[in-house]
Amino acid sequence: MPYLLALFLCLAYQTTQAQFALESRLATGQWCKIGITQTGIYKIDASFLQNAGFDVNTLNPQHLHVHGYGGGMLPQANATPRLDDLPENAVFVQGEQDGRFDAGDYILFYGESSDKWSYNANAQLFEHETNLYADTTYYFICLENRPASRLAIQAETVGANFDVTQYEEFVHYEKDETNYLKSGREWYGEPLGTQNDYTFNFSLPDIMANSPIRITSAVMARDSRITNVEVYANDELIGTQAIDAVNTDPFGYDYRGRNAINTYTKNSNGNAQVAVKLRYKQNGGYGNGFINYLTINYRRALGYPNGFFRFRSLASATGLFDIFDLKWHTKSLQLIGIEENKFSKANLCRRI
Ligand SMILES: [Ca+2]
Ligand SMILES: [Ca+2]
Repeated sequence: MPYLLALFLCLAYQTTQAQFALESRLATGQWCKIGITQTGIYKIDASFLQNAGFDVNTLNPQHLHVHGYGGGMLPQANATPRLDDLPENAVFVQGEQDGRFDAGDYILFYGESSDKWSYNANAQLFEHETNLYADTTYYFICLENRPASRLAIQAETVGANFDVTQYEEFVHYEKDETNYLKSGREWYGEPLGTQNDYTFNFSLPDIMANSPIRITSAVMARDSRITNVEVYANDELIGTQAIDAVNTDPFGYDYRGRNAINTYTKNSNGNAQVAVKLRYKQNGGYGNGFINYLTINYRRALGYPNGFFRFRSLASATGLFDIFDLKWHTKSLQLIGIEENKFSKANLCRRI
């Protein structure tokens, strides 16, 4: 998507829900529902709106509203606050000032996938949460005769006290295909025991040399002895996960298996290709298990690749405000605005 370029994302929690809406936001207006499966900036143009049933020759683009809850699952606990009606998202609309949706006009909005990333401050790691119930997030465009929420183009800031040239990046691998308990929410991937070595190839573009690559391995095993999973990065052993034993007596009562989730660090030599190998060590027993997931946190040079990307710099949070040094194309980027809804705030750039 050439118009959009970068997005800086910070997550913030909704903390209160004071009252219930008297009627659904969907009760009035003309609506169109859009399903997305990937986080990114989405562009809605005149032909899209026309095909969705809107009369672009007569509508006022200032009255186009975009709604959506964002990504992730609803909280599991009933007592956790949540929105009871569809929230409006602030979006950018090119060419709306004249009140006409011309052929070259468009809407830009930020859409989140159904899976979610969040920052664990204790572990200082970004963690991935797979949505167990949905693979699609829905956004809703509404035409209603009142002004809609908008992002504004931001003026250039001077006098920043922190120069951000790198940021925290994260990738995740997970295959959910076996529910070993035949119950609950935990699903596993590759089986251990029948095959003991698995290698997963990760590409970590723009990785900083001499920076830590933090590899989180989540595995499960069932054995009457403690078993181990060795974790290798590019054939270097960086850690050994110990998985607790369980009572495998068919008449005994114990865990069906035990999880182990550990994070190990490898120093980057600047090589963007990292092969993570997991080797299951049965310890003389007859155990079996599964790989659950692998997550990698690493430091990435702040540049501007083509298309959409997002970044978040933890270091920048300590400054009053920051310069984000996009080492390529800096002069061609324009900061569109800052959005802050109950779930997130984001700056959004486009190329000019
Ligand atoms: Ca226009
Ligand atoms: Ca899983």
